[in-house]
Amino acid sequence: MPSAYVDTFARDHLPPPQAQPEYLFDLPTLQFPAQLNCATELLDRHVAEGRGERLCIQAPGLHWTYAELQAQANRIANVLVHDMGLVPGHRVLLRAPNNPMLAACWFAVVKGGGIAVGSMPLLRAKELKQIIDKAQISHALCDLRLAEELKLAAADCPTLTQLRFFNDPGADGLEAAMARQPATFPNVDTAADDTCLMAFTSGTTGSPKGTMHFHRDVMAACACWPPHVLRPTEDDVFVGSPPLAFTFGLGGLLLFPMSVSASTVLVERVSPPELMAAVQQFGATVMFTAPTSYRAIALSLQGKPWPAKSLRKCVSAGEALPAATRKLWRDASGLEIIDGIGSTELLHIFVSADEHQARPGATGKAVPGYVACVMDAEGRPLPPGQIGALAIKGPTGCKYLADARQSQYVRDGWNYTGDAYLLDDDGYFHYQSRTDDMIISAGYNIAGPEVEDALLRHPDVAECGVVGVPDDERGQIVKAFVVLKPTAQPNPATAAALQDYVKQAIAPYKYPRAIEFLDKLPRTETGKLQRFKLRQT
Ligand code: 3UK
Repeated sequence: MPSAYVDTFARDHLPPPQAQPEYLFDLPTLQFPAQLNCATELLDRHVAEGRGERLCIQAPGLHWTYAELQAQANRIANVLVHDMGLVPGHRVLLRAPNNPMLAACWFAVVKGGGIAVGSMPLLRAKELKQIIDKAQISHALCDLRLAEELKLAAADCPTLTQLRFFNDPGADGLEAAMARQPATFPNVDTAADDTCLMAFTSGTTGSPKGTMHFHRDVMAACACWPPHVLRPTEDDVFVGSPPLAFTFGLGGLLLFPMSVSASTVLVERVSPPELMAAVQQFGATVMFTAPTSYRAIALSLQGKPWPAKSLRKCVSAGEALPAATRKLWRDASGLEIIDGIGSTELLHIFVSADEHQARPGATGKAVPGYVACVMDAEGRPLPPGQIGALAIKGPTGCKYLADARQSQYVRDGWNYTGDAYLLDDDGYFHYQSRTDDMIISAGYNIAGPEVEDALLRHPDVAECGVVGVPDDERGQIVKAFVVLKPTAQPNPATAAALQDYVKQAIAPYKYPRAIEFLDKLPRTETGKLQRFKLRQT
């Protein structure tokens, strides 16, 4: 397959073929041509086939059709190529809260044969520098309101020479440059296995890992989970909280709606009440957010009528969905949450269950296109009922940018996600914990999330996190960090009541021997509990 890339950095720094996972392309919808540009497929094709006037993106005060998004993206692509010297294969940093210009920039980069590198809005100069250096980034398109940290980083990043700022009314802004460019652009004819995006994972330790995804990977993600599990229609209106720099958000809030010519709502502020306000304002039908956000919304609505009649599908990912949260949401909304586990390495969701197949406490089954397996320590499949390491194969897979950690995630052709899972007799996969988060106390293996689920059922508990902390006698003990509802008192009597409650709900040896009350839990920008921070407190 001829690569379109003039700058071969991405291809040169892929893991060698033998270090990549095995890929599965069995589904008829996974037969990709040698040349493929995913922007052509997801954007231009709709316009070419007469869907240009369909609604594509909404935001407060804004409403773009597919043709309008295409025109914006084309103008930006022209700025990138003609004013900023982009050549195919260059890496372009994108930086903004979720808004329409960020989406237009993403398509502009991919149309031009560039590689889109998203960055979480809260990253500081030091973290941006790590990404820019690692991916040898030459160009950046950035929301003016997030300019400060990027400018600080750029001063110290020799590769980054071309910066433009958008949502900028000034004469030097991207919009002024766009106005001087035509609204047409010939997309670069990329190879299906040219890299089109790099997504960085923020592990808890070590330098960030860059995952590389091909044009083919983007189309494969669109062909697996959405049509088989989510089953959206072209009239759906998507909304949600995950940043577009997080592949959960990129897929759920941009690629997947566009893959079925539906529309998406991009909102910059997505706290639980703001997210619900957006659902109501835009009549959203499909929502993507993290388990804690479902819980916070459901708690705030207890005893009140359900205000979001338009909503018909709710997707949860990023961390395990406690059965207690699933129930709370069903009681508030009447809707069964679609849980799915995905990862930055595999691009999107690979084990999931739709609203009809959902089972409390289970993530679901392997998504069509993927196979999932629970492995023992030697990499042999375990029979149902035993806890082991989740391993995945499918059309997408882990390709770290120049990183020795490739051999940890990919072994014997399988992608090891780092999660401990159990398969039941019906083929459902049950999340236990991260493999290295399993608590071992007096010889017992205890999964923090199971204890959390028990605590979340207590009427005084708003949120909680359970970790193992060192103990002379037992090796580790189970410790719970609990955020109480405003009506409850953080005192020893409440702690004792919570301990008793857990002993009644699950095997008594799992109860938290220590309880500490906090005002809030440490979380990442993607809604994940930072257990390592709890262990340090
Ligand atoms: C955990 C879950 C239990 C799990 C992601 C959907 O979260 C995403 O990507 P990350 O690289 O993290 C991956 C890890 O997060 N996890 C995610 N979802 C679930 N654990 N149940 C779940 N439903 O430890 C996994 O290995 O940040 C999720 C789509 C795209 C993504 N990038």
